[in-house]
Amino acid sequence: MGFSGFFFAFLVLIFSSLILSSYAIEVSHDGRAITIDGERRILISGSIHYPRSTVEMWPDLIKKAKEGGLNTVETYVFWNVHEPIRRQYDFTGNNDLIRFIKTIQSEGLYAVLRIGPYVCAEWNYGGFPVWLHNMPGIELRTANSVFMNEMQNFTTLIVDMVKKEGLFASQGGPIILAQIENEYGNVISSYGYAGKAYRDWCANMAISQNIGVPWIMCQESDAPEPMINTCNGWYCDQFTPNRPTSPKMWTENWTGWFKNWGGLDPHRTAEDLAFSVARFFQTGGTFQNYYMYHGGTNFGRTAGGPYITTSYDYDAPLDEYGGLNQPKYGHLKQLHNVLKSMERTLTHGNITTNDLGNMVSVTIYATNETSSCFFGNANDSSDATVTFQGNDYDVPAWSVSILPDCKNEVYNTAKVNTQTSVMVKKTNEAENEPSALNWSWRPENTDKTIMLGQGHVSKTQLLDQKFIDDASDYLWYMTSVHIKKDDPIHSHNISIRVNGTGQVLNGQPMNYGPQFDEINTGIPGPVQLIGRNGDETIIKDLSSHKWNYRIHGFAAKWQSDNLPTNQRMMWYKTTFQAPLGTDPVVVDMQGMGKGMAWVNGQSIGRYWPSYLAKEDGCSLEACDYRGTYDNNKCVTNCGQPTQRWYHVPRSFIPNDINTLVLFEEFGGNPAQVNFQTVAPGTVCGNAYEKNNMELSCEGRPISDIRFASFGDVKGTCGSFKKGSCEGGNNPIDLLKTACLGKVSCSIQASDHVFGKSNCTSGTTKRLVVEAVC
Ligand SMILES: *[C@@H]1O[C@H](CO)[C@@H](O)[C@H](O)[C@H]1NC(C)=O
Ligand SMILES: *[C@@H]1O[C@H](CO)[C@@H](O)[C@H](O)[C@H]1NC(C)=O
Ligand SMILES: *[C@@H]1O[C@H](CO)[C@@H](O)[C@H](O)[C@H]1NC(C)=O
Ligand SMILES: *[C@@H]1O[C@H](CO)[C@@H](O)[C@H](O)[C@H]1NC(C)=O
Ligand SMILES: *[C@@H]1O[C@H](CO)[C@@H](O)[C@H](O)[C@H]1NC(C)=O
Ligand SMILES: *[C@@H]1O[C@H](CO)[C@@H](O)[C@H](O)[C@H]1NC(C)=O
Ligand SMILES: *[C@@H]1O[C@H](CO)[C@@H](O)[C@H](O)[C@H]1NC(C)=O
Ligand SMILES: *[C@@H]1O[C@H](CO)[C@@H](O)[C@H](O)[C@H]1NC(C)=O
Ligand SMILES: CC(=O)N[C@H]1CO[C@H](CO)[C@@H](O)[C@@H]1O
Repeated sequence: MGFSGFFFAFLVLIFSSLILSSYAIEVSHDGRAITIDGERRILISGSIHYPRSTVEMWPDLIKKAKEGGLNTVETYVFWNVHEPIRRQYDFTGNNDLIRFIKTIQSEGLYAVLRIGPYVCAEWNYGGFPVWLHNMPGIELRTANSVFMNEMQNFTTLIVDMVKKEGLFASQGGPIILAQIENEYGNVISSYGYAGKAYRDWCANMAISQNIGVPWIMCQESDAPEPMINTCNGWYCDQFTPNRPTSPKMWTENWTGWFKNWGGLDPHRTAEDLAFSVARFFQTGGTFQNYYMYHGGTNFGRTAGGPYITTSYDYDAPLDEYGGLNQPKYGHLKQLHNVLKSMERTLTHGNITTNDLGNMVSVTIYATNETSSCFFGNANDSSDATVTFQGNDYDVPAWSVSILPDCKNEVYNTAKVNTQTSVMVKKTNEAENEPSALNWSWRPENTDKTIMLGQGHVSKTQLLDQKFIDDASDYLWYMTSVHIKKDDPIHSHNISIRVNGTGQVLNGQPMNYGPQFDEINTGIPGPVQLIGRNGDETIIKDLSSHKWNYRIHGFAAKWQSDNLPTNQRMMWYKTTFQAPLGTDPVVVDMQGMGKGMAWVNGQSIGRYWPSYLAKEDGCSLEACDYRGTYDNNKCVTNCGQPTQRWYHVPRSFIPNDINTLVLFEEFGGNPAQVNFQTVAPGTVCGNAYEKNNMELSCEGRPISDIRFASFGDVKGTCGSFKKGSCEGGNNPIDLLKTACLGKVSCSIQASDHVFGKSNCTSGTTKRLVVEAVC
């Protein structure tokens, strides 16, 4: 843990900024932890990306993050939303980075600023503005002076803005860490020597920004001093930083997974996620960040490609709309509170781990004052009994028990004592709103300009769509061919072959992989005329013809009669009233094909309900949390529209009368399109013996109790069954008395409340309730 020369210089630097501001917070690190004002800290962080929600949602999201036990919020910085046109900046509305950081600050949380500015993030072009792609001589993410100059220019702009507002901890602000580049170690080998030079340049450029807090580089095992390399993944317990002076940090613990068009809904169980976190802290970790804590929505054209859906829910602890994803949220909250209560021991204690075999281990953190214990069982099928200092502890398969005093188990990752909330969609409850919306329509104007082949740009080649523009998914490629009478093809039966139209998501560039930025969007070609005459085939390649390019637009008048359905390239418009109340609003797109949707002029993203998720892969049985997770495990939604509902933030619909406009590409029928709200429908409580069971309908009264039993209950939320034994008192009556008509209630899972049970001794008893909101 010795200080290197540079490290010493770094501390001096922080010291000098200390003199400038009396509020300065000193952030540094040793091999054990990030230190804040000299104290080693346990940092529990969560990713919330500001453009994936709205300014109006931020305070509530961050408040819930704090209540969920986080002390840090992390975000990327999205270059292409801030500099959509070179040197023209946008920091307004949902792009107001400074306001977002100040919202974090006002809740008293720390912030981690991952500037990138390459961010991946399933974001359009990985966060790179498309104009960058078109700069002469540029090569992205490598030692290329054109690129490095632009990257430095943007990074400096962000750092200067943040400094001006005094938001780095060294200035008294909330930002304790910053990141340069992103997961470059995953792709560096394909850039050869230039990749290494670029990585080192990134580090030096970052250091030269003088921000007074440490920089991190995630997934970069050769991160140069003093950059801290950090881990991203489903599990990071096996991770070791690349030098002993760096703490063990996990910048992306994937709470779930993103969704693809045509793909299934991934779910990561609360038990497995809690297990991965507890393992990380059992094995010496001190900083961990949930990716994502709130996933949110890919509004407009921000979804990366190919095939990332508009919803970026991620099965995160806060759902797409900002509601609690229970039991994940509550189960992790309890874990965070336990871990934070052990902060001093975890950051100062001597760590001793005893391997008991069969993947079972006991870890003791000991300081002179206290000892804290983790009992880990990484065996995916066999439960264990750990005997420790004369007592027996039951540690289920694939779980970790935490004993802050090495005596009393206060938490086990597999024992969920939090309610499950089943969210439901309710139809628009607005007053006087008839069930069906009235639609007007107009066709995409394909006649005059388009059919005459007039474009904005001409080139004698097939262009990458990024070359033209990044303001629309749609681009007309137009050319004309004159076939003279004496042309051999003239007498042939002519057809056109277009290579590349299979990629229907033109306009949704990739965001990940080596040289991902060079993969074309649009029609890559070749485009050929094929002339057939009997056995004779003549091919005329049109790829290097003169092509005219035009971004789509429309001019036709709106009409109300004879609503066309199932027609390509059709615009639809309707007005609607905002649903009453404050519950999140979604629009149900059932019946539509594929296209884009706007509410009061703001794009709510791409829709594609006609793309069904594949038929198989879903299991009827409850997901087994045991065993290594990946995103193909615990999937749902087989055979259903990949994404049927689309988030309409409340702030998009402030008016009495609001407008919805759809551009339908494939053909659809808007008759069934309607607005709904999202709220808990049923909630299922679960509490192991001696714990309190808390039930809440998040602001609504509990209206009925469908099931209740204290014993060895079977089944899952929605299909509970009594076990072989239970307590003597009538549990339904007890629950009704405690909960009906209330917005929340609490009851203890004990023999005292539910009456002595006829369970054999040794039975694990739990109180299980299903309530209706
Ligand atoms: C970015 O480049 C512009 C010129 O294109 C220059 O005026 C500006 O000062 C640069 N900004 C920074 C922070 O280097
Ligand atoms: C898990 O436990 C079972 C039963 O004791 C044992 O057969 C198996 O090898 C263990 N698995 C691992 C990965 O240790
Ligand atoms: C921790 O380890 C150090 C070095 O081995 C030892 O001197 C110290 O006594 C230990 N402290 C405790 C509480 O075990
Ligand atoms: C802990 O106890 C050991 C042995 O008694 C002692 O040498 C050491 O200084 C103590 N450490 C602290 C931090 O009090
Ligand atoms: C739709 O049009 C009909 C006939 O003009 C009208 O009665 C109805 O109120 C309209 N519905 C809405 C939602 O505007
Ligand atoms: C021209 O080609 C089309 C499509 O292959 C075929 O259906 C048609 O019969 C052909 N006509 C002649 C005259 O060969
Ligand atoms: C058609 O496109 C695919 C994928 O872009 C490419 O691999 C293939 O070589 C192309 N075919 C021709 C004939 O160029
Ligand atoms: C416990 O009591 C319940 C209800 O009285 C009964 O159905 C069940 O069979 C009993 N179980 C045992 C193990 O005695
Ligand atoms: C560091 C780490 O845990 N990486 C894992 C991330 O997730 C992928 C996909 O499951 C694994 O292959 C990596 O090992």
